[in-house]
Amino acid sequence: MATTITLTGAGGQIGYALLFRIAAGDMLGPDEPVRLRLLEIPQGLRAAEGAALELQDGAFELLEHVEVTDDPAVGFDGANLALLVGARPRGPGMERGDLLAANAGIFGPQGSAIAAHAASDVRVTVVGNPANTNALIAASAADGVPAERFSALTRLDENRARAQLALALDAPVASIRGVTIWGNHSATQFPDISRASVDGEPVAERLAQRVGDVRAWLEGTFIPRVARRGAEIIDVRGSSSVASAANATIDHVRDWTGGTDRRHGPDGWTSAGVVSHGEYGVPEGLVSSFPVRAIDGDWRIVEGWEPDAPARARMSASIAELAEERDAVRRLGVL
Ligand code: NAX
Repeated sequence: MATTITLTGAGGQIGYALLFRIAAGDMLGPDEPVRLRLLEIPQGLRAAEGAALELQDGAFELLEHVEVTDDPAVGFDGANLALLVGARPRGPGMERGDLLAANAGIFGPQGSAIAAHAASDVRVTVVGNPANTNALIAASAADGVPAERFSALTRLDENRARAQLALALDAPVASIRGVTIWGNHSATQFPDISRASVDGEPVAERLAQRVGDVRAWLEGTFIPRVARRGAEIIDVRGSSSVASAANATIDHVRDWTGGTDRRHGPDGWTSAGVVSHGEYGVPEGLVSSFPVRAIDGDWRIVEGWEPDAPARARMSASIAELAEERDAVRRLGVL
């Protein structure tokens, strides 16, 4: 049976980068047929229709069907996987509260439509920003769908962090394991290397040989570089991250559905924004990035670590931001 995948924002940039990789089998594997449902708003329909024509021209053998629609009831019908990429960007003069309100108006109704129309095994990945809080809003609106079926993308941050470590160590990226992103997908995120390894050795030891004062390098170079990489890409490329964001979405869903052990080993983990049950002091209900393993299609938070004081301080700052976003949304009467 083919997997039905709903992509919102299918007429946008990340949508365009994602669709062809999904159809080529990069996300679910070379033996898994897919059916795509492209959900847009009326202004984005023509672009999504154009992408659908190009999907035809790709003659992708795994692609069984493509539907383009601006009706969420049709868009989410039978979805096993939903990729919520379409979001309202911050316009000129828009305050953070306005941005949260505009996105609550998108992700609330989409959560309800998922509950009403998606398949009973639906898994939802939120990419559109502010991704963590949008995931919280969609999960809260999806009556009857467990909140654990919603996750927010922080894999791009993890991939960026891993790549920066590889550059700093002059080591292949494949040799770097165990980087963790904590908190919000925003500038307050905490990319944590305390458990990362290079060729099985602690990263910090090798870093000391390269950069000298590891803490100064982390605080002054690595963490800001990773946290502000999105802005750096906009500055250099003249447009926000697209192909790398699509690639991270592929990585995230592939691990979630196929299990983290396939690529990270039985003891390995990745990072994703998932609903907290109070782990690591994150208030229950917030969608925060944690170290996670995917087992049998469920994210499980890796527990039992004891972050040091500087790590705790960074985690707290990002969690405080998530709590503020949640409170702002509550004041709108959305949650
Ligand atoms: P684009 O502006 O190119 O595309 C967004 C598309 O979404 C548009 O075609 C628009 O018509 C559509 N859309 C808007 N509201 C919709 C709705 N209610 N239903 C269906 N479609 C809707 O943006 P793009 O560059 O593709 O980025 C998409 C989102 O990803 C943005 O919110 C962006 O901030 C976010 N990102 C998240 C990342 C992450 O790591 N979590 C990284 C990349 C990216 O910044």
